[in-house]
Amino acid sequence: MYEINDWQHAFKLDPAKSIDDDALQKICESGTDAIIVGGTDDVTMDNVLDLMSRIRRYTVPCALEISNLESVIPGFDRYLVPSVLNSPNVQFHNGLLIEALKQYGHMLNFEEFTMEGYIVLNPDSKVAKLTAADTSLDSDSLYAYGQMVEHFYRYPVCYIEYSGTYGDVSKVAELKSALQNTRLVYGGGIETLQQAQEMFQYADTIVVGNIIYSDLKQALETVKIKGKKG
Ligand code: 1GP
Repeated sequence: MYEINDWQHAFKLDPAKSIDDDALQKICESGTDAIIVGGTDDVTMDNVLDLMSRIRRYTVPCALEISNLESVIPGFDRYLVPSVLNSPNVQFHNGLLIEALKQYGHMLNFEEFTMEGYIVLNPDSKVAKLTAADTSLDSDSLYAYGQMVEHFYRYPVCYIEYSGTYGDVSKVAELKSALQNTRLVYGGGIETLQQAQEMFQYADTIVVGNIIYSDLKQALETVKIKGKKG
Protein backbone atom coordinates (compact mmCIF):
# COMPACT_ATOMS: atom_id res chain seq x y z
CA MET A 1 0.00 0.00 0.00
CA TYR A 2 3.01 2.30 -0.10
CA GLU A 3 2.72 2.76 -3.86
CA ILE A 4 0.46 5.42 -5.31
CA ASN A 5 -0.72 2.77 -7.76
CA ASP A 6 -2.54 1.17 -4.84
CA TRP A 7 -4.34 4.35 -3.79
CA GLN A 8 -7.89 5.12 -4.88
CA HIS A 9 -8.40 7.77 -2.22
CA ALA A 10 -5.97 9.99 -0.34
CA PHE A 11 -6.34 12.88 2.08
CA LYS A 12 -3.91 15.77 1.70
CA LEU A 13 -2.96 17.55 4.92
CA ASP A 14 -1.30 20.94 4.83
CA PRO A 15 1.47 21.20 7.45
CA ALA A 16 0.85 24.95 7.67
CA LYS A 17 -2.73 24.37 8.87
CA SER A 18 -3.65 23.12 12.32
CA ILE A 19 -5.68 20.01 12.90
CA ASP A 20 -6.63 18.72 16.34
CA ASP A 21 -5.88 15.19 17.53
CA ASP A 22 -9.47 14.02 17.29
CA ALA A 23 -9.84 15.15 13.67
CA LEU A 24 -6.46 13.69 12.77
CA GLN A 25 -7.41 10.34 14.27
CA LYS A 26 -10.64 10.29 12.25
CA ILE A 27 -8.75 11.08 9.05
CA CYS A 28 -6.04 8.49 9.68
CA GLU A 29 -8.52 5.77 10.66
CA SER A 30 -11.04 6.66 7.93
CA GLY A 31 -10.02 3.83 5.62
CA THR A 32 -8.33 6.19 3.18
CA ASP A 33 -5.42 4.63 1.33
CA ALA A 34 -2.85 7.26 2.25
CA ILE A 35 -2.18 10.62 3.80
CA ILE A 36 -0.24 13.07 1.65
CA VAL A 37 1.52 15.87 3.52
CA GLY A 38 1.86 18.87 1.26
CA GLY A 39 1.15 22.55 0.78
CA THR A 40 2.32 25.63 -1.07
CA ASP A 41 3.07 28.27 1.57
CA ASP A 42 4.84 28.14 4.92
CA VAL A 43 5.88 24.51 4.68
CA THR A 44 8.82 24.13 7.07
CA MET A 45 10.89 21.33 8.52
CA ASP A 46 9.27 21.92 11.90
CA ASN A 47 5.66 21.75 10.80
CA VAL A 48 6.30 18.78 8.49
CA LEU A 49 8.08 16.88 11.27
CA ASP A 50 5.33 17.68 13.73
CA LEU A 51 2.56 16.50 11.39
CA MET A 52 4.46 13.40 10.27
CA SER A 53 5.12 12.27 13.83
CA ARG A 54 1.43 12.70 14.71
CA ILE A 55 0.32 10.73 11.62
CA ARG A 56 2.86 8.03 12.50
CA ARG A 57 0.71 7.01 15.50
CA TYR A 58 -1.50 5.32 12.91
CA THR A 59 -0.80 2.61 10.37
CA VAL A 60 -2.00 4.53 7.31
CA PRO A 61 0.72 5.04 4.64
CA CYS A 62 2.10 8.56 4.68
CA ALA A 63 3.74 10.42 1.79
CA LEU A 64 5.44 13.78 1.54
CA GLU A 65 4.71 15.83 -1.55
CA ILE A 66 7.84 17.92 -1.81
CA SER A 67 7.30 21.68 -2.01
CA ASN A 68 10.72 22.96 -0.94
CA LEU A 69 14.07 21.49 -0.02
CA GLU A 70 14.12 22.78 3.55
CA SER A 71 11.17 20.65 4.57
CA VAL A 72 12.28 17.29 3.16
CA ILE A 73 12.88 14.94 6.06
CA PRO A 74 13.35 11.18 6.35
CA GLY A 75 10.63 8.97 7.74
CA PHE A 76 7.91 9.06 5.10
CA ASP A 77 6.81 5.93 3.25
CA ARG A 78 7.00 7.72 -0.07
CA TYR A 79 8.13 11.02 -1.57
CA LEU A 80 6.11 12.59 -4.36
CA VAL A 81 8.02 14.93 -6.66
CA PRO A 82 5.76 17.38 -8.50
CA SER A 83 6.86 18.83 -11.81
CA VAL A 84 4.46 21.57 -12.98
CA LEU A 85 4.36 20.91 -16.70
CA ASN A 86 2.17 23.85 -17.70
CA SER A 87 4.41 26.41 -16.01
CA PRO A 88 6.61 28.38 -18.41
CA ASN A 89 9.24 28.54 -15.66
CA VAL A 90 11.66 25.64 -15.90
CA GLN A 91 12.40 26.07 -12.21
CA PHE A 92 9.05 24.41 -11.51
CA HIS A 93 9.74 21.55 -13.91
CA ASN A 94 13.11 20.48 -12.62
CA GLY A 95 14.88 23.30 -10.79
CA LEU A 96 14.05 22.06 -7.32
CA LEU A 97 14.90 18.55 -8.36
CA ILE A 98 18.37 19.47 -9.60
CA GLU A 99 19.08 21.35 -6.38
CA ALA A 100 17.89 18.36 -4.36
CA LEU A 101 20.09 15.97 -6.31
CA LYS A 102 23.13 18.22 -5.96
CA GLN A 103 22.71 18.28 -2.22
CA TYR A 104 21.31 14.86 -1.41
CA GLY A 105 21.66 12.72 -4.55
CA HIS A 106 24.44 10.61 -3.04
CA MET A 107 22.23 9.43 -0.19
CA LEU A 108 18.81 8.97 -1.78
CA ASN A 109 16.99 5.70 -2.16
CA PHE A 110 15.43 6.42 -5.55
CA GLU A 111 12.89 3.66 -5.06
CA GLU A 112 11.09 5.86 -2.54
CA PHE A 113 10.44 8.68 -5.02
CA THR A 114 7.58 9.07 -7.48
CA MET A 115 7.53 11.73 -10.19
CA GLU A 116 4.22 13.50 -10.70
CA GLY A 117 3.53 15.38 -13.93
CA TYR A 118 1.38 18.21 -12.57
CA ILE A 119 -1.12 20.14 -14.65
CA VAL A 120 -2.41 23.12 -12.65
CA LEU A 121 -5.80 24.40 -13.85
CA ASN A 122 -7.33 26.72 -11.23
CA PRO A 123 -6.00 30.21 -12.08
CA ASP A 124 -6.89 31.50 -8.60
CA SER A 125 -4.94 28.86 -6.71
CA LYS A 126 -1.72 29.70 -4.89
CA VAL A 127 0.17 27.11 -6.89
CA ALA A 128 -1.03 28.56 -10.22
CA LYS A 129 0.07 32.03 -9.18
CA LEU A 130 3.41 30.84 -7.85
CA THR A 131 4.25 28.85 -10.98
CA ALA A 132 2.51 31.20 -13.50
CA ALA A 133 0.86 28.06 -14.90
CA ASP A 134 -1.07 28.33 -18.15
CA THR A 135 -4.47 27.35 -16.79
CA SER A 136 -6.33 28.02 -20.05
CA LEU A 137 -5.52 24.64 -21.63
CA ASP A 138 -8.32 23.32 -23.83
CA SER A 139 -9.20 19.66 -24.25
CA ASP A 140 -6.88 19.12 -27.23
CA SER A 141 -3.97 20.54 -25.24
CA LEU A 142 -4.79 18.37 -22.27
CA TYR A 143 -4.82 15.29 -24.46
CA ALA A 144 -1.38 16.26 -25.77
CA TYR A 145 -0.12 16.80 -22.22
CA GLY A 146 -1.37 13.33 -21.38
CA GLN A 147 0.50 11.84 -24.32
CA MET A 148 3.63 13.72 -23.33
CA VAL A 149 3.49 12.49 -19.73
CA GLU A 150 2.78 8.91 -20.70
CA HIS A 151 4.80 8.32 -23.84
CA PHE A 152 7.70 10.77 -23.69
CA TYR A 153 8.32 11.53 -20.04
CA ARG A 154 6.95 8.15 -18.93
CA TYR A 155 6.02 9.50 -15.54
CA PRO A 156 4.08 7.07 -13.34
CA VAL A 157 1.61 9.78 -12.28
CA CYS A 158 -0.23 12.63 -13.97
CA TYR A 159 -1.86 14.96 -11.40
CA ILE A 160 -4.67 17.22 -12.59
CA GLU A 161 -4.75 19.93 -9.95
CA TYR A 162 -7.72 22.25 -9.42
CA SER A 163 -6.69 23.03 -5.84
CA GLY A 164 -9.43 25.12 -4.18
CA THR A 165 -12.11 24.70 -6.84
CA TYR A 166 -14.07 21.82 -8.30
CA GLY A 167 -12.79 21.04 -11.78
CA ASP A 168 -14.22 20.46 -15.22
CA VAL A 169 -15.06 16.78 -15.44
CA SER A 170 -14.92 16.80 -19.25
CA LYS A 171 -11.27 17.89 -19.08
CA VAL A 172 -10.48 15.14 -16.59
CA ALA A 173 -12.12 12.66 -18.98
CA GLU A 174 -10.13 14.01 -21.93
CA LEU A 175 -6.86 13.71 -20.07
CA LYS A 176 -7.73 10.19 -18.94
CA SER A 177 -8.36 9.15 -22.53
CA ALA A 178 -4.67 9.84 -23.31
CA LEU A 179 -3.40 7.70 -20.43
CA GLN A 180 -3.09 3.94 -20.34
CA ASN A 181 -0.16 3.23 -18.03
CA THR A 182 0.25 6.53 -16.24
CA ARG A 183 -1.98 6.91 -13.21
CA LEU A 184 -4.36 9.88 -13.26
CA VAL A 185 -4.71 11.67 -9.93
CA TYR A 186 -7.41 14.30 -9.48
CA GLY A 187 -7.39 16.92 -6.72
CA GLY A 188 -9.37 20.09 -6.20
CA GLY A 189 -12.52 21.34 -4.53
CA ILE A 190 -14.05 17.99 -3.62
CA GLU A 191 -16.60 18.66 -0.89
CA THR A 192 -19.07 15.81 -1.26
CA LEU A 193 -19.16 12.10 -1.92
CA GLN A 194 -21.08 12.80 -5.12
CA GLN A 195 -18.27 15.02 -6.44
CA ALA A 196 -15.67 12.43 -5.46
CA GLN A 197 -17.68 9.78 -7.33
CA GLU A 198 -17.99 11.97 -10.41
CA MET A 199 -14.23 12.53 -10.70
CA PHE A 200 -13.48 8.93 -9.77
CA GLN A 201 -15.22 7.79 -12.95
CA TYR A 202 -12.12 9.04 -14.80
CA ALA A 203 -9.37 9.58 -12.24
CA ASP A 204 -7.59 6.59 -10.73
CA THR A 205 -6.91 8.39 -7.45
CA ILE A 206 -8.95 11.13 -5.76
CA VAL A 207 -7.23 13.58 -3.40
CA VAL A 208 -9.29 15.47 -0.83
CA GLY A 209 -7.76 18.47 0.97
CA ASN A 210 -9.41 21.70 2.10
CA ILE A 211 -12.77 20.27 3.12
CA ILE A 212 -11.00 18.40 5.95
CA TYR A 213 -10.57 21.75 7.68
CA SER A 214 -14.06 23.12 7.05
CA ASP A 215 -16.36 20.08 7.17
CA LEU A 216 -14.68 16.97 8.52
CA LYS A 217 -17.82 14.85 8.28
CA GLN A 218 -18.24 15.56 4.57
CA ALA A 219 -14.54 14.89 4.04
CA LEU A 220 -14.81 11.48 5.68
CA GLU A 221 -17.79 10.60 3.46
CA THR A 222 -15.59 10.80 0.35
CA VAL A 223 -13.68 7.67 1.40
CA LYS A 224 -16.78 5.70 0.34
CA ILE A 225 -15.63 5.84 -3.29
CA LYS A 226 -13.13 3.10 -2.49
CA GLY A 227 -13.81 -0.15 -4.27
CA LYS A 228 -16.63 1.45 -6.29
CA LYS A 229 -14.88 1.88 -9.61
CA GLY A 230 -17.60 1.42 -12.22
C1 1GP B 1 -4.56 20.13 -3.30
O1 1GP B 1 -5.32 18.60 -4.95
C2 1GP B 1 -5.35 18.89 -3.59
O2 1GP B 1 -3.24 19.96 -3.71
C3 1GP B 1 -6.73 18.91 -3.03
O3 1GP B 1 -7.41 20.09 -3.38
O4 1GP B 1 -7.63 21.21 -1.18
O5 1GP B 1 -9.16 21.81 -3.09
O6 1GP B 1 -9.37 19.60 -1.91
P1 1GP B 1 -8.43 20.71 -2.34
